[in-house]
Amino acid sequence: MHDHTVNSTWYILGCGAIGTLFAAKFLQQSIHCRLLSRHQQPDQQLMRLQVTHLDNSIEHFSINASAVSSPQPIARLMVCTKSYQTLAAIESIATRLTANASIVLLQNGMGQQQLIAERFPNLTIIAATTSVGALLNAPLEVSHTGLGKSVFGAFTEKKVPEAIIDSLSSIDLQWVPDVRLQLWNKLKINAVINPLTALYNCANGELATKPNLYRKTVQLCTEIDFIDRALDWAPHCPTLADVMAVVEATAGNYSSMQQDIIHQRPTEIEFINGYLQRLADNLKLETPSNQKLIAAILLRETTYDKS
Ligand code: KPL
Repeated sequence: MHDHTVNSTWYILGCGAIGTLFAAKFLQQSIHCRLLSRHQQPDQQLMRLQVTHLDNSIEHFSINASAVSSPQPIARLMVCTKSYQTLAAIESIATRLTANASIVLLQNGMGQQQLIAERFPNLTIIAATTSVGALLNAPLEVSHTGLGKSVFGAFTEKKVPEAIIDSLSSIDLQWVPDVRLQLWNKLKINAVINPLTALYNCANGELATKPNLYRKTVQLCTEIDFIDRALDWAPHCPTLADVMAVVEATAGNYSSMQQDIIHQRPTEIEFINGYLQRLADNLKLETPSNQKLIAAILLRETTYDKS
């Protein structure tokens, strides 16, 4: 590869629905991009990626895998793993990161961005969040299932290079000056919908239609509002209204945590409700509903069938 291509190639870590969809967005714009593979894929292997668009049209792309162990330097990294995998996933390719690499963290949850910023203080850390709907039907086969907004912004004081902003803007990510607020607003919504739908094994819409679930939703939103109002950087928007808007817009959908529990996978509870709880504890606020939900989800995770 030429030097120029090395520096402008995006490497995607985490090939779930969002990672696969954003890889396709890069390729659609003819931006060089590679998938970092943990599996024993031969380095440089050419793979086929399939996207089913919202209008049901299907598009195929060729994409190169890059084995984690490959020596190729990485100057642009997009991380789409689950939040709890972030640090270990980046550590696995840390020696390949160039001295001025940019890392985009496009994930649910909060807390992992801070961990990465502390671990790589000299790199440019960018946080991103999206509300687009995507479903992985098979490895590298993704369906775009819902329109949404995707935003990104600097997570630390380090200035984000213009070339990075341009590249991300060309794939429908919108630059925002206050990405932490955007992460926070998404976190508040996830902290209500995800654990409740996971524990009660229901679609998002049932939080509005089942009176007992609606009552639990209201209780949790009230606790979150207490935390929100105690933060000097938060906009103090009432959580319930935002949650209900998403519940209605995604009524028939199953949340990512409901899916994780159903498929006996680890959940992102520590980086969603766990993050809230750490804030509440620091602020000396009582959040019993949140605590109960965390305990209940963690308990579920311990009962997974190990066979
Ligand atoms: O982001 C989501 C998730 O499932 O993780 C919500 C907004 C709750 C939609 O289901």
